[in-house]
Amino acid sequence: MGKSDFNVDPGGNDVFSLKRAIEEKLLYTIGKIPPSANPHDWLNATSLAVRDRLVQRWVKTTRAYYKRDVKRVYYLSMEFLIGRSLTNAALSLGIYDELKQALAALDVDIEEVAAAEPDAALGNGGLGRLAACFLDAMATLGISGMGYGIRYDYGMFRQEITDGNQVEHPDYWLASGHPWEFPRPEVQFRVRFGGRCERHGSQTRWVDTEDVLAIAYDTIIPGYATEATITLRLWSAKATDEMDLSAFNRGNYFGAVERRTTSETVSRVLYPDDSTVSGRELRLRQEYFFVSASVQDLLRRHIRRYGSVANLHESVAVHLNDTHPVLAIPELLRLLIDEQQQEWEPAWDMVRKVFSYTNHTLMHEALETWPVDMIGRMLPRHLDIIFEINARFLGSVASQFGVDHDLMRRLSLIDENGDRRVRMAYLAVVGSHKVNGVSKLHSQLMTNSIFSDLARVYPDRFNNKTNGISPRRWLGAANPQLAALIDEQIGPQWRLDLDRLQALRPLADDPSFVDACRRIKLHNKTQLAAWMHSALGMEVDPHSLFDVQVKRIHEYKRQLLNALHVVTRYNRILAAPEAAWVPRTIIFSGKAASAYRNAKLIIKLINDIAAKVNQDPRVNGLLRVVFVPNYGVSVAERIIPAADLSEQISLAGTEASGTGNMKLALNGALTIGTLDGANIEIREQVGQDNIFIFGHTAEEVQSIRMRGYRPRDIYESNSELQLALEQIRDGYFSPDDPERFKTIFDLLVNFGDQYLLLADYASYVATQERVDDLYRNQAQWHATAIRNIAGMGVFSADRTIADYAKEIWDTKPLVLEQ
Ligand code: 26Q
Repeated sequence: MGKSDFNVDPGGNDVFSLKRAIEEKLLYTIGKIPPSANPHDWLNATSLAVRDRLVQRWVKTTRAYYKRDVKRVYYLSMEFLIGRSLTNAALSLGIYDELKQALAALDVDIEEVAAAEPDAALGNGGLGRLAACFLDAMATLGISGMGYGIRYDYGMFRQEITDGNQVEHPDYWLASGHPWEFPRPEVQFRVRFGGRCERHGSQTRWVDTEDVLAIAYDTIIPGYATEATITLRLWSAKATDEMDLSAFNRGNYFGAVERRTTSETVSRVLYPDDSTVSGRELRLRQEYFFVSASVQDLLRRHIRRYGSVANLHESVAVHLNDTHPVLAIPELLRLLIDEQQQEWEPAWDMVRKVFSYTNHTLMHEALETWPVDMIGRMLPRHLDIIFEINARFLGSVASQFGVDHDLMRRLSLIDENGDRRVRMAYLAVVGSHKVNGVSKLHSQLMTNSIFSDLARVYPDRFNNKTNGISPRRWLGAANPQLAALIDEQIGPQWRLDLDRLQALRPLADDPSFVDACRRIKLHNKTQLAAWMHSALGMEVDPHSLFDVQVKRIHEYKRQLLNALHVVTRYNRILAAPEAAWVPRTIIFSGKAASAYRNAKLIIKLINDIAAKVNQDPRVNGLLRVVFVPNYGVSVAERIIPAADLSEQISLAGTEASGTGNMKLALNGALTIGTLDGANIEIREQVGQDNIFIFGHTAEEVQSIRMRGYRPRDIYESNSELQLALEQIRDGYFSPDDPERFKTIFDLLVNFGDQYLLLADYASYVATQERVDDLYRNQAQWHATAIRNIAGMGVFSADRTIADYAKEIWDTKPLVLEQ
């Protein structure tokens, strides 16, 4: 791009210019002078100075994409778990060191400033963080993408642990301003709810609706070491002006204001449920709210540019991150038919070419279905359209397979068992040209289980795209010392081409490199220990093995299995205190959905076990248990670089992929895990001698269940397991309330042990002994860690996104002129 094109000059990137820019922001935008500035003021001033430098690139990229006429990808997601932005932006721009010096010249510590930034926690866990890593990869690869989501006023709740219990606090993340966003009050769309449909010949009008406005807020997503950026556009709800003029409210001022507030609640708060659906009406409103605004926005952009909707599928790809945004399918159809006067057939054809969908779970309780009645009341026109899609779909099935009523009942978009419900995942499959799972195993199970009938109808539609993570954030930024060591060996290009890490594999045999890795791990562990001491008042020994399980608390993830190992280890230590134990620090962190009773009880159990073990002098430093509160992106960035052992112990066939498993291995943690999700592919990459695999396979799990699983038999035949379970049942860890954990015992022994913990217990405990054995040999341990790091190349989100671009979206990266 020529210089004349645009002249946005934010000032230089040298230390002096940056210092001056920060001072100017502090004075003219924040209204303060250095002596009276608090950490938030410095954060805002610094962020604004950095943001200016991104704006220049943003303008350039946006214009370049516009000029080149490239296909655009719209990534629709209810969740974007971004975390902090300052360090990421500075590293992307390549100005981190200069910024650090500029702040130092102002007597300010860059790490303190960075730590003052609240996490943008607009997501629950894996699915939301994946969306954030994908935006980072799209920007870096130069894909003309855009994220669309909701600007929740309240993000993921802040977790406090009080007396060992989870307590939720609202996360009002916008409290001290959000310097990274650009409000776009002029970009607004009306989103309609309720009302009824009127037919006029072949035309349908949707009338008497109650409307809310969606207001756009844009955030710049920088690409790494490239001019390219993309936009994350989040929608915030605002009441319409009619709201206070309606007959209902005339003469009732307070009533009018109250109704405005109610209509604005749609973007108020993120639902903190992960892998369980809450059937709340407000959730469905949220889904339609952001989807309608996004589809209107992209359609308007297309029509403004091309004059009509004719070639939409050639210039637009819309991706659905799980079923949460699936109403985009009937919404686009509605706009094409009711407002663009298209016929059904061509409109439907185009819709299917535009959409693609990723499934993230096979678990029944996480699959979205909504009552037909509820959709009918909230979105009557969409319900019509869904019925029409279903009728035509079932018609085509009948002509392909003959009239098989049982098959039709199974395939219908409407579940007629019990109250009638719309199966959102089926709508997503029928309305998309591609459907993918997130690991090889998951994609395979997907077509054999929940979508087995649909896979017969559409065999070419299903495919796999194994998840990936951002190497910039999860190694470059989170583990600066390891990143620098790798730079010394193979140069800095791994950040853009993670396969280059392969070159480290031979260094597993180089004692000086192995030792350097060991020292860095120790340094990271020492830092984590210092933080735990200051933030949690907890003493841990950095020389002990850091055994880490960090993820949402869920029965299928089996934090309880880990807890059973802790109890067993405790009992063994007490039985043989003089044995050559490898000292361990077992670290748990994760949030439970606020209504998930069993998950909350698991948190309490972990904390009660921790309390007992940690105060017992007989343990003598051989075992410590820590529950780190408020797991999120920033806590992850502290814990993951310090982990020795990564716990990925879900029951085989339940964890769709996992991405924490990749982050931990990339930071040199060894995995102890089941053959589940992406663990299987991690084993392929690192080699089976460099990973600790245990437990039953997904296939074995199926056959155990078929034969009739009897956890009580296992309980009765394993005395160590029996002791641990009885201690939990009888109040050994809860003398103040001996009955507290009785339900946990019952779940496992008497009520079927849904996730087969007892079936995998013996193999898990035995594998933990192998872990200890390897850890005793530090040189071998760290050599193994290096082989793990070296094998992580394929788990770069850049690889994942390049595959989506080629095989699903049919779009190419754009190379920007520098
Ligand atoms: C749906 C309806 C109503 C309320 C809540 C929900 C809801 C919200 C979030 C359902 C599911 C989620 C989140 C799912 C999730 O995070 N899945 C994870 O996705 C990761 C990325 O693909 C995988 O690595 C994990 O294995 C998977 O558990």
